[in-house]
Amino acid sequence: MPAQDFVSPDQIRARFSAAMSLMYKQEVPLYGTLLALVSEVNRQVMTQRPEVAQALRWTGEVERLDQERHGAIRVGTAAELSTIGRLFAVMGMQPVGYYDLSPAGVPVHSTAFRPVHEQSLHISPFRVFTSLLRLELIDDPALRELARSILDKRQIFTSRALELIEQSERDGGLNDEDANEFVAQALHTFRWHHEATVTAQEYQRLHDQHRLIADVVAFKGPHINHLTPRTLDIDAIQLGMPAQGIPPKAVIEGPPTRRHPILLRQTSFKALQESIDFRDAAGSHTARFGEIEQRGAALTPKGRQLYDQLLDAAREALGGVPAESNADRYMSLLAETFRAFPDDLGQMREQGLAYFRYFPTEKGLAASEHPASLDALIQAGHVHFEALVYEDFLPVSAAGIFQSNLGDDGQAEYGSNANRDAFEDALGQRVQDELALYAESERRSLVACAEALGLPGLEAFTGHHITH
Ligand code: OOG
Ligand code: NI
Repeated sequence: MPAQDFVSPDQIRARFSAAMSLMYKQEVPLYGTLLALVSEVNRQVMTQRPEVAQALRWTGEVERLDQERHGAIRVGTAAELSTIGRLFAVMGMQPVGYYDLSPAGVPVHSTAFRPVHEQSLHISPFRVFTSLLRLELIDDPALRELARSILDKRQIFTSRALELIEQSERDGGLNDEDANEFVAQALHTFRWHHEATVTAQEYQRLHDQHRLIADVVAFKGPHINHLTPRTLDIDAIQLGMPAQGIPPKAVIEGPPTRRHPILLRQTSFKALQESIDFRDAAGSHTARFGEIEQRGAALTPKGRQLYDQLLDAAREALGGVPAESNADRYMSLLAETFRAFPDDLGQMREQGLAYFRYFPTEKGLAASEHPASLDALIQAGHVHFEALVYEDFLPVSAAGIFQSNLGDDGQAEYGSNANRDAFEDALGQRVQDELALYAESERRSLVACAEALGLPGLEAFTGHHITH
């Protein structure tokens, strides 16, 4: 088949993301309520804060905002993880970053499958936080064996999905009809199943060890457990949720409210109980929940270090894990601590705290002569810059989301068990370094800017945090 007949992976991902959203709306009606709230708040922000709307127009985020979603799944075996990696590759999603959740008492490690190029992100920014259960962290050998034997028996992919993955790998793509069939087949892997693969008693044993273990092991597949829209004002959402009958978790994860948001802020609401048919009896399980996020600037290693340091300081000052009882105090400690992080794009740029995108202005394009440095070009109004949006996740926040949805019933202790090599072995490929991706994206924007202005190598006189 000639390559021109192939649907681009970006288009397959856009179709898949839309199909997933439709499926989740049917499975979890509250998700539809949440989408309506998010789109109303986003509309308000766009009209009430023209500077925010303007920035989103510069970066093109305004065009992707409405469809922007991330989901999350948890798989049980190395074979499942590596095939999921191949399935996502058909839709142009690569594993980016390594997250160890074991210090937070969650026996998984994770990556985010997502598009990596800004043009692909612009077409469809769909991403999936994907966790692998770590049976080796279960200390009860009999239970570990039970879990392993149950997982070894299941097949989470339809045979047609597997065929189409192979076909795409062999031929280098899928045509329109095959792409549509692939989307429909792939969707089955993420569906909710009311029937469990285990007896009620087996479920209880798995659950008693850790609720997450039951969630991964007892079902036919890795049901999507949330699908998260992106808001421009998470504080407004957090305030507006109770009126819609959606009680949010006590604190918003991530950095505090800022004029110029950084990284990622997230809130969620608890899963509803779902009735389950165990092999021998009826019962229930809570699996799915809702989450909302607000995205801000991607930080350089220096900025990220400052973020981590300030977050630690706020948590230390709180003297415990943020929860219902100390939520107000935590939010005010956070705001206080983060005063040390400049809330001004110019300062963030000068101090090398964030990544940026650069654009030639009309004035710059019309000018016959340009100043010689990037700073001077900016000063002269020939070049405009905006923060590069953070496309990834945060381990401390992810742990908070996991915990608030797993319930408060006793936190497990797993210590710190980061093992990126073992994760990559299971995945069958290396995970990409998100910082390198941001640096490349920034560099591409500088090169394009230099080209548009007819300047030789604008990248040569940029900041210290540009890597080549
Ligand atoms: C994933 C939780 C992490 C996020 O947005 O940080 C996450 C899960 O519960 O499987 O989705
Ligand atoms: Ni999430």
